[in-house]
Amino acid sequence: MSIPLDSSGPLMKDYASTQACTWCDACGDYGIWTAIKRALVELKIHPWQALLCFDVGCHGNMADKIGGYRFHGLHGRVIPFATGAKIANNKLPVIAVGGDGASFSEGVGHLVHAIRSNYPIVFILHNNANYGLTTGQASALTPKGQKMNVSPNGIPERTLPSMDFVFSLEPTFVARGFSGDIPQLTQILKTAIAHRGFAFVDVLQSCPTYNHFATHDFLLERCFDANKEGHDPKDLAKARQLATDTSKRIATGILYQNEDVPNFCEELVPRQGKATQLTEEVRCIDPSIFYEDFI
Ligand SMILES: Cc1ncc(C[n+]2csc(CCOP(=O)(O)OP(=O)(O)O)c2C)c(N)n1
Repeated sequence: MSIPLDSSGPLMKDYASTQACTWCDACGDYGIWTAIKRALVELKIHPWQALLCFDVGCHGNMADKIGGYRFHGLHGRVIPFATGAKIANNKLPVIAVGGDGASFSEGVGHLVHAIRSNYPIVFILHNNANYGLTTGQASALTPKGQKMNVSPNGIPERTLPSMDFVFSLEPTFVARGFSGDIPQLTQILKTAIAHRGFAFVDVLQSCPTYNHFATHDFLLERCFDANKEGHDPKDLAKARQLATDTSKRIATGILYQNEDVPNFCEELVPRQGKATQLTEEVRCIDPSIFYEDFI
C-alpha cells in the first residue's frame, strides 16, 4: 500500500484539537485515542494525509478531539462511508472507528461485507462490551446474565462470539489490543494501516462507568502479548484459537495476517491500469441536465 511520506513528519500536537473532552475519567477511549495519533505520527502521516471516520457513540466523540480530516456519520454506518472514501482515493489511509454496540448489531451487515470484500481500510473496534453513550445498555458482546441498565435481572441472550464470527468470514487481518497498553496498540495500528486489505482491530477497553465486569484491572491481569510468546500471525488455526479462547488469559497482538489476498480496489477491473484516482477524475457538471425530462 502506498502511504504518502514526508521526511519532516507531524508531531503529536499536530493532531491536537481545542474541543473539551467529554469522556469519563479513566475511560479506555483515552488510550485508543493516543495510540491512533502515535501510530499516524510514527508513520509520518500528516493530519491532511489520512481520513478518520467515526461511528456514533462515546468513541465517536473522538471526531471532535483529533485534528485532521474526520467524518462523523450515522450509528452503525462507519464502514460504508469509510469504504466509499477509500474507493474514491485508494492512496489515502482510511481508519474507521466503531463501538461494539454499533458494529455487532446495527452495523453488523457492513462488517460482514467489509471482511468478505477485503476493503483496504483499518477498522478499530472500541470494545467496551456495552452501549456507552446511551448509558450502559447491553450490547451483543455483553456477557450473558450480566445486569445492565434496562436489564436489571441480567441479560437473557447468549453473547455473540465475535472473534469466532470474524474468523468464520475469512479475514485477512485480525489483531487485538488493550486500551491500557498504548505502545503495543500503536504497533498494532501501524501494521494495520500498512496492511493490504481489511484490518480488523479489536480493542478491549475499560468503561469505568458502565462496565463493572471487564475492568481495567481485569484486563491488565489477563492480557498477554501473543507475538512476544512466539505466535506467528501466519498460523490461522492457532490465531483463531488464541482469539476465541479467553477463558484464562486474553491473547493480544497481531493474531492473523494474510497479505496474499487482493483487496477490493485491486479487484476492480475498470480501475486496473489507471494512473489517477477517482477524486482526480471527477469534474463539475450542471446537475439540472438530470431534471430536464421532469420539468
Ligand atoms: C440507528 C440508531 N440506533 C440507535 C441510536 C442511538 N445510539 C446512539 S449512540 C448509541 C450507543 C453506542 O454504543 P456503541 O456503539 O457500543 O459505542 P460506545 O458509546 O460504547 O462507544 C446508541 C444506541 C442511533 N443514534 N441510531
